[in-house]
Amino acid sequence: MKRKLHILLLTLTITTLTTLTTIYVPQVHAATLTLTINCKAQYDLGEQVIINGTLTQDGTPVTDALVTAQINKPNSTEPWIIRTSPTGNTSTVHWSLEITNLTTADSGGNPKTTFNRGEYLGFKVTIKNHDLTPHDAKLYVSAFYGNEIPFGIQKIWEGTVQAQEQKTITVWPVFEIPDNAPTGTAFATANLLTDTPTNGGFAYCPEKTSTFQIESSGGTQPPTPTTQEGTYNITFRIPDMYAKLGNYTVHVISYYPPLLAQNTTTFEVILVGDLTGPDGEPDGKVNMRDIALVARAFGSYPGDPNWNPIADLYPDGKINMRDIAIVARNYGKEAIP
Ligand SMILES: [Ca+2]
Ligand SMILES: [Ca+2]
Repeated sequence: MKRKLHILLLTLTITTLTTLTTIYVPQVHAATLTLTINCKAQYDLGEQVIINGTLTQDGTPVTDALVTAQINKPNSTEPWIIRTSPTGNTSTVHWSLEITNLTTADSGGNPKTTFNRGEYLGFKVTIKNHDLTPHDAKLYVSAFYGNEIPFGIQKIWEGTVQAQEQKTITVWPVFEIPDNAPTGTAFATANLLTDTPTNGGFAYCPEKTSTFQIESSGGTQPPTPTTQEGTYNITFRIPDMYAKLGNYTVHVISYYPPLLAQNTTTFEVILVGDLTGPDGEPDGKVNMRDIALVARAFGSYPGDPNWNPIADLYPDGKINMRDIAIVARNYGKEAIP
């Protein structure tokens, strides 16, 4: 009898433990982080590029993460643009490494915010390791005109930031202000990464931005992209002259501990209105040859002996001033085929 009671008690205990285990041990569940990416398929010279998407964990928007985008020119593995966007309010996030200051500088490392065309631009960047362990990092700086056309990117430092260390990096010269730079407000960005996004690297902290002037002071502030919760937004502009034509690759990455999400896409840069050239093929220039091609088809429609479908840039089945206007808009532009 006593033995039976013992068995009964043991059984009850095991049953209870099993039930408790079932209730209290959280189910092992592999969370998934998903990063989407959108941009147009084609951009003309001078056009603004907007790359955006959403970051979700198991379908729920992530509002306190960073997304870093790397854009490469056609047939290049080097970054042409690196920019980082938050996916919402990141003010309470603990960053292992942080860029605490970014200023444009002269040859002596002193802050300098007005530069002439042809003059060299340097940088002074302060980074801080908030952790008790060292971290390896790469520091990229970029320069943009106020209209978001990039004119330089450079890795200015790579190394280890010791635990709790604050490090100031001063580099000069980094970029030369181009002779054809638009005057007014321009801006620089700094991104502190584990590695480039195409190598699976991601940002340690938000991108730091600093404005400077080219020749004249004043002008308008560069646009600040707005993001909705759980979305990111990376913008820049295709150069309006001498842009490289072809397929650009876009790589986006986000690290939301302990998960990493990546995505890629491509877009093509085209020179709208470049319809022909000396050998009858588009030559990367919009000039009188291209205007003449549309003019020869002027007034025509499908079936007409003068009809030329490539002249129908405003595609409405007739060649008129609207088609001429599209060529005229890019008249004088040159690209790198
Ligand atoms: Ca042409
Ligand atoms: Ca037309």
